[in-house]
Amino acid sequence: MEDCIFCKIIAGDIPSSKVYEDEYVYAFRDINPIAPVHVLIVPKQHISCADEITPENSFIVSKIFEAIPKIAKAEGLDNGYNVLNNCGEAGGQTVMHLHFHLLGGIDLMGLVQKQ
Ligand code: DGP
Repeated sequence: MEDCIFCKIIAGDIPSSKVYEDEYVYAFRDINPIAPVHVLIVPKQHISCADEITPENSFIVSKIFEAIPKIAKAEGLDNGYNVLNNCGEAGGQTVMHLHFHLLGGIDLMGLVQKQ
């Protein structure tokens, strides 16, 4: 997709710190990490958000979740991690290309609830 930052990263038009790639999935370090390990895992196919997952494209989510344990292992997250998806404006999604945040070394449940 023309104006999508993550499509440009996948295409190599914008540089990224790649940690994993396969036929369907690309993963790279978040530019503004909120945890000691903060990797974004994205489908190579442009899907704008979780609301756009359908029976036709949902296999991509399986591919992403097959990649996650491999990335977590490579990042040394042997004791566990968090996977986070923000969907839509109220969900805090700022880049409209489906992505999952892999977070290691942060206490997510200790975050303060939004008003
Ligand atoms: P979200 O709020 O869930 O839409 O998260 C988008 C994330 O994308 C945010 O944590 C910052 C990250 N991000 C935005 N632009 C870039 C970029 O150009 N490069 C990298 N590596 N990360 C980016």
